[in-house]
Amino acid sequence: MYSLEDLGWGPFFATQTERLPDGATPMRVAEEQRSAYTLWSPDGAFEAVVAGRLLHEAKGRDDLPAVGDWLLARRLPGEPRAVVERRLRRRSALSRKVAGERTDEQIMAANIDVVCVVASLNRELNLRRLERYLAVTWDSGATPVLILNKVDLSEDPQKILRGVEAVAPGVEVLATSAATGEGVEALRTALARGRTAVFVGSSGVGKSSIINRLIERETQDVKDIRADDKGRHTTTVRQMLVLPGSAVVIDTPGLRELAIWDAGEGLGQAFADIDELAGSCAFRDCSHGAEPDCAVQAAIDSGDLESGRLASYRKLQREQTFIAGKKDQRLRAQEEKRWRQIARDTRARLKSRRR
Ligand SMILES: Nc1nc2c(ncn2[C@@H]2O[C@H](COP(=O)(O)OP(=O)(O)OP(=O)(O)O)[C@@H](O)[C@H]2O)c(=O)[nH]1
Ligand SMILES: [Mg+2]
Ligand SMILES: [Zn+2]
Repeated sequence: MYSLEDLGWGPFFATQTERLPDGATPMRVAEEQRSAYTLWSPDGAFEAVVAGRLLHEAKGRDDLPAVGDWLLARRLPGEPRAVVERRLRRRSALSRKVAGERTDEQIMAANIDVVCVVASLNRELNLRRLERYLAVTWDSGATPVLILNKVDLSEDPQKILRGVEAVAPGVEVLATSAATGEGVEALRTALARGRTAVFVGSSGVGKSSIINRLIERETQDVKDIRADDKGRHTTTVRQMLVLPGSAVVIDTPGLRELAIWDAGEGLGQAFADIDELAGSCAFRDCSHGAEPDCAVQAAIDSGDLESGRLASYRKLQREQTFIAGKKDQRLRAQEEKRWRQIARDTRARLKSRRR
């Protein structure tokens, strides 16, 4: 059984619960199935559904509970079941655009302090992909930690580490091995008690294996090395776990794509080195193309900045502009729908009055 503090509760949430709905207590979302949730509280685990009113009021998917959310829920008498009455305001959230064509936000984890971006040293590291992860992470309000796992399988980890550090300004980079335990204590230090960390990254990089190491138990299923199931995801749901006396961790299924939802400030933070260089360009609105006295191009010429990184920044900026436009369209459509409904309701009311 865990205390509220073990589960990551704190003043930010306490101040939102001065007036509790009748019989409701704080619980945290530990797992999310289709429309049902597993909640944890000091009274144990509860299977929960969301109250109809809450569903009705939700404007988008992001309004509904996600793993890591704190909720106020009412227990049903005599059963380990509960009804969600309210979602508390989020302190931070890691979100992406849902996969595919739809313009909707998916919350991958809520109320997190640390995002552990995991990559594996036994494969070709995709630096462009790491940049995307970091942009999304910085925007969550949590601090990224870059974990290069399977260091036991790498011949020259130091060289790779230097390359990674160049695309991750201001980010702590750790080399770990879930197989030998190397680097795991350093990671544990980054995850103090009361904090929440979410693990993200491609399938097979070792997210669940690292969590098992941290928890010192084989809690999470990991891919059987002998099984020839390449491409299959081992972890299939987002799931919260409590490290005894330490942090709360959230394991997630490997991501195939991570589309930006709202890398507003995050994008600039992920590319802080380029933004800083841009401050020294002759033109304030320099596009770092053919302009004279461009500090960014000068850095590329001198080898201080890799041209691929500038291209990556531009690509993510375009993606961000595109999604911002889509969001505006969606908002307008929602607004129109609301007014049509109001007009319909008014007509219906007038009609019934005439009768
Ligand atoms: N040699 C070595 N193997 C590792 C290490 N970490 C994980 N593995 C192996 O890599 C495979 C994948 O590990 P998982 O922990 O299942 O990977 P995951 O990131 O959780 O994958 P998904 O759940 O599919 O997203 C397993 O066979 C692990 O035993 C490591 O540090 N060194
Ligand atoms: Mg896993
Ligand atoms: Zn420039």
